[in-house]
Amino acid sequence: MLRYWTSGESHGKSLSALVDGFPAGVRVDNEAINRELQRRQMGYGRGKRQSLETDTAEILSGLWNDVTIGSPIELQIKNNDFKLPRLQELPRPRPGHGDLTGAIKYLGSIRGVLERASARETAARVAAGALATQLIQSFGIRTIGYVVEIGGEVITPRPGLSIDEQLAERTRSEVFSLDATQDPRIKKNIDAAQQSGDTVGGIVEVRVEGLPFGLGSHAQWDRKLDGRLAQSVMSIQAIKGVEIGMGFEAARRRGSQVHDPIGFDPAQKNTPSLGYVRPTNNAGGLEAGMTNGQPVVLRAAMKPISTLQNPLDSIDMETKELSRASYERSDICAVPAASVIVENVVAFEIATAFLEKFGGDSLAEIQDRYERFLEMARQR
Ligand code: EPS
Repeated sequence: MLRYWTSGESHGKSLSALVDGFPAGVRVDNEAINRELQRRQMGYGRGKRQSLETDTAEILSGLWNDVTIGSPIELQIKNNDFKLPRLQELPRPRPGHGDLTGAIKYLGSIRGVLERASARETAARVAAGALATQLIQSFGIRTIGYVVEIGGEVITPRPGLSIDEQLAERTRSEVFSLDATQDPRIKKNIDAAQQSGDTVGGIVEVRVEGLPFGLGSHAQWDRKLDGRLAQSVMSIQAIKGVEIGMGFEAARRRGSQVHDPIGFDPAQKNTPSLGYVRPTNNAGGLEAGMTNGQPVVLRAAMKPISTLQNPLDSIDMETKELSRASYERSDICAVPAASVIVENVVAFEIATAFLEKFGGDSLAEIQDRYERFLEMARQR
């Protein structure tokens, strides 16, 4: 079973991801992992912390000559801004952060909670996800995450682009959208929030292409892949909603306007879709908790960063007097970063489901099982 944990505090010595259950025989490209870590640090609206850090993952275990050997893989990201021993308590909890609730739950300090609740932890998740991406890429599965809305302003992707063209467009956009020409309007919105001491959230979308039928299962609630994707994405800091395919809009339409008709194109028989074509993909690639041969499409809603330069009312926990929430350096907008995080978290979950269906101890064994399944499924 493929799984991972993370450890580390925002201003501690380092962050780590421990990935367990990764098969042997996968050549790991450390630079590809580092590129994702770099992307997570970028995007218009990020705070000063990112100029202090150059996030790179050191792989401490699980490889021999850059190839996985089936043992646990530990990835470590050093914090340049290690200063935890010198940091003071935060007296006035920030609404929207875990400060108040965590301090009461643990009968302790706000600092103790915020250091782990901080979205800096997502660097470790991106490292684990970027590793998992390399596994699914060997089976032709491709992922792309991008921003579709910031501060209430919709950014419609440029239509008709191939996934490679989308990747290039995303690189051009400072907010990681699929239409860089819309950047000025979005940047203006972020600048306006900054000028009033405020923050903005947004919506990110992830597409996964090249998926075979049957990842996940209809048979038990905790094996349904839509539920598992929602759980892992919802657990990302500041994410408050997850939609798959048409999502909430499906609730407003009639069945005939929602479900994707089934067709067959023999020319596509040798693709993972086995030739079954759907003119629409409102299901977002998932039916009954299983992948249906179409791309998985998922959106996540990120609330605005809760640390405000112009803080909301709060209470001083020592004196119980009404005051303004404490302020600490933070971001104005981290939605572009969220698109990187959601993409990598989704990739990890897809890799987990892929190994459950086609699992084996080595890449060669999994490739053999995958090919045999496709062969048998084509006969069905
Ligand atoms: C983050 C690092 C943090 C914050 C941000 C995410 O750095 P610092 O607190 O030192 O400025 O910029 O954290 C939060 C948004 C949060 O709510 O804690 C990072 O590397 O992603």
